[in-house]
Amino acid sequence: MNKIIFATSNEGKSKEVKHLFEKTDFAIISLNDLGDKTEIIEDKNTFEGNAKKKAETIYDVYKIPVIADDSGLVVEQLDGKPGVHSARYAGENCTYDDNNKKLLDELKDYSQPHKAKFHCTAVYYDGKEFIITEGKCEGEIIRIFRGTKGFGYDPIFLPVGYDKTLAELDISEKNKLSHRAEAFNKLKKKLVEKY
Ligand code: ITT
Repeated sequence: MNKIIFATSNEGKSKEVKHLFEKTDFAIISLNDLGDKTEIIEDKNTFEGNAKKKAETIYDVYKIPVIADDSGLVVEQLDGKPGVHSARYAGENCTYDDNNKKLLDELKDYSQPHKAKFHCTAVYYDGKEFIITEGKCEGEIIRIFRGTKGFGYDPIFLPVGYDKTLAELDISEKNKLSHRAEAFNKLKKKLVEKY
């Protein structure tokens, strides 16, 4: 097995990406698996900049290949917010619930549908080369919370063509349509070619 560290502390992301790499020759190890609490300040203003920073920071510690993901929700009526600030939209140490409530509050004076998309930039780094891929998932923000699976904005995000929110889908279903699945499936294909 080829060991790859996934530079994330987000358990939701980690479960999804491990599921995508099942039945491959890659063993995905998250920062939580390593008990690594390295804090990475996400101070870049692009998804790519932050994803590369996560991958480089963790590569420098372990010197084995790393993947990373920077992702977020882009809401049309809010001019692309929360975007790269999705994780801490309601402030430092906020919960997913705080973020969802803030978003719905900001949207309350706008008419529905609230068109939105998730974006994910996935990065691989092995000390020599970066491989970068992207994925998106189009949909709308709904004003009631539905479902308990997934994480983040999943309970209020309805993907185009579905009558379930992302939080009402199992990992295997979310992995058929999500921004993260698109980005990491592209990355997986490139890694299979490379190794
Ligand atoms: P790491 O940096 O440790 O990977 P993070 O949660 O801080 O974890 P990001 O900086 O990439 O990750 O922020 C992504 C945020 O965007 C995440 O915390 C959610 O609020 C939201 N998000 C991204 N993908 C999502 C998804 O599939 N479902 C729901 N919300 C998502």
